[in-house]
Amino acid sequence: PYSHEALMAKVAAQLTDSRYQHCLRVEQTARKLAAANGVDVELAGIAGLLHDYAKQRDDATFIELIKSRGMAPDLVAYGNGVWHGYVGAELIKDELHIYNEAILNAVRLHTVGAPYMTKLDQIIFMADFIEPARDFPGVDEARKATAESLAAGVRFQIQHTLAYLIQKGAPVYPQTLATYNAWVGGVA
Ligand code: DGI
Ligand code: FE
Ligand code: FE
Ligand code: FE
Repeated sequence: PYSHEALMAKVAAQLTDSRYQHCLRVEQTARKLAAANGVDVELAGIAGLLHDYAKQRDDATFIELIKSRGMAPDLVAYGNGVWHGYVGAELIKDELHIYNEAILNAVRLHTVGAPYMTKLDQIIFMADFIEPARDFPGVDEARKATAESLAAGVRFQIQHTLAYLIQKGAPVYPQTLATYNAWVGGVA
């Protein structure tokens, strides 16, 4: 297995400096949320560091993986925003030799969430949204909700994201909607 330093170098090599710095901030934020919520701090840190590992790969790379790994064909229509987590986890396995499903699932779900999320999943989902450089209307409210409980943070984020996608006229991935229905709409 790669050391933490080696993983940092692997991530840095795949990303622009600003995106890499975001990954480091998500790592630190995830470590804090893990400590506050009784989750393994090292595991959360690694998942945070790796969450956007595949963000800057070509569309063609993702489309090829969706096909060759037999992933849901409807993924092809949704673009990098949805692919880099779901499909990016395959590149983390292939290139970093990380097979820990807790880490991989947290990466897979970090953008669209899921009706059921482990605490680690919730931590990476929230750390990405509230890391210190995030600056959007509502981010302070998101930080406050997350400090009260991970679940309150998840509810806040998925409501915000769905509203954002709809006001942009962007396609909503069905799992994004399922996450909203489960966490906000009360539909399990
Ligand atoms: O990778 P980051 O920029 O740090 O953040 P992210 O992974 O949370 O989000 C990446 C993008 O994905 C963001 O602009 C919102 C978008 N997104 C989230 N859910 C959906 C989505 N895009 C589409 N088209 N459909 C979704 O359901
Ligand atoms: Fe991301
Ligand atoms: Fe996010
Ligand atoms: Fe991110």
